[in-house]
Amino acid sequence: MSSLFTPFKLKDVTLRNRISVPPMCQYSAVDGVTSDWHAVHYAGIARGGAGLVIVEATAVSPEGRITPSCAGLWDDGQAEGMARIAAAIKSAGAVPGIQLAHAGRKANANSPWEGDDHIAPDDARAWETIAPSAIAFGGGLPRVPRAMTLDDIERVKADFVSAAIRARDAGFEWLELHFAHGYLAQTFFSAHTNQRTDGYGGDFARRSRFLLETLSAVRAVWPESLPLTARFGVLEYDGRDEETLSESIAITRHFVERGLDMLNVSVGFTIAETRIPWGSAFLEPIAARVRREAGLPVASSWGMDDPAVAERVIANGSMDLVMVGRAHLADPHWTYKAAQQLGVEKPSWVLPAPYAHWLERYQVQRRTAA
Ligand code: FNR
Ligand code: 536
Repeated sequence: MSSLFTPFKLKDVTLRNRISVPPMCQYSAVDGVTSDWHAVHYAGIARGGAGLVIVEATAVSPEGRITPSCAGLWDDGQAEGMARIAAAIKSAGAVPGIQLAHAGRKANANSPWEGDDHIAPDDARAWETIAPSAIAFGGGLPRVPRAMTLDDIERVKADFVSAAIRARDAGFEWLELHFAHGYLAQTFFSAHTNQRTDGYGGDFARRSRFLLETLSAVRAVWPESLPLTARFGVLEYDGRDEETLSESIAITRHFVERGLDMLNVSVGFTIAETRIPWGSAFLEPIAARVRREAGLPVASSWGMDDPAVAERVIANGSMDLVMVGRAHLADPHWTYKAAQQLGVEKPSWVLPAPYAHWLERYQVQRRTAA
């Protein structure tokens, strides 16, 4: 019996298995509006059998986009395309999720295939970036952001709330706040990037404040019956990991008090000089520790695209969901093939009926012929 292919219930939502497709930017929107590409991409991946498909980092304001081609939900005109995507994911038997994001000082960039660096200041497409403090990321992202005023902070929180309402009304059933990867929220929490001397910077409580207030404001409009989750970088691999991890676990306990239902455990990526131990399921022990010490369900990703590894991390209780990203780009039916590899007998546990009906018979036929 496979653990990976047991259903998972969180609030009133049940996933058909423990596999989620994590958010992956497509850099293919125009003015934040998604296109046919997004519909094809998300429907195709959902059809392949994952329990949850989370739509890419979706900006809560124009200045919160990573690139000019990022998806957005700051405008009602963007909600229509998102509603089509949510419905398409659902029609294939997966739960539709979405990640809401503000890129902070990593905004105003060219897409990965156009350089992955900041847009030049004299380019007409460029915009001003904002962050807790006027400290640049460096490398290909050298622009110094403007330190946010208290009005900016209030506005960005309100932008998260408005986008969450649009996501709810568009039919998404799972919301992930992007508090990771060196974007705005992560830079409020990290002392590397937050050197404010007001109520939003300084000690642990003040560096936590933007994240906690954003979470509470979104929780107030996101239905109680639906999961509210966050992706959060719990360490940097910068040699100070014990300290960072214990602060991360402490803030996660506050997230839980404010109604967070699950944490997607990731890396901070707030600084360029790190030693990340890239390798199969390298975050597994970290995710397991957060799960144990913060006392909430966790998901994680990075290098869990071997079905046997994905099965192991669920079976041994390290995490509740595995996120499999790039392997689903290579093969949208990754989940179905993982089920076959793990000997899951009935494709109907994974695939929608118009495929499952035939493939169950095909499986028997091939076995008989062999
Ligand atoms: C990503 N990733 C990512 N993460 C996130 O939180 N929001 C996002 O929008 C994106 N966008 C994105 C785009 C692309 C093209 C890639 C490859 C990655 C990170 C992603 O969710 C995932 O954590 C990583 O890809 C690692 O998992 P895999 O690919 O090793 O299974
Ligand atoms: C993964 N990425 C995460 C993104 C977009 C681009 C790639 C996101 O969270 N929106 C990544 C982050 C940092 C370093 C390497 C890879």
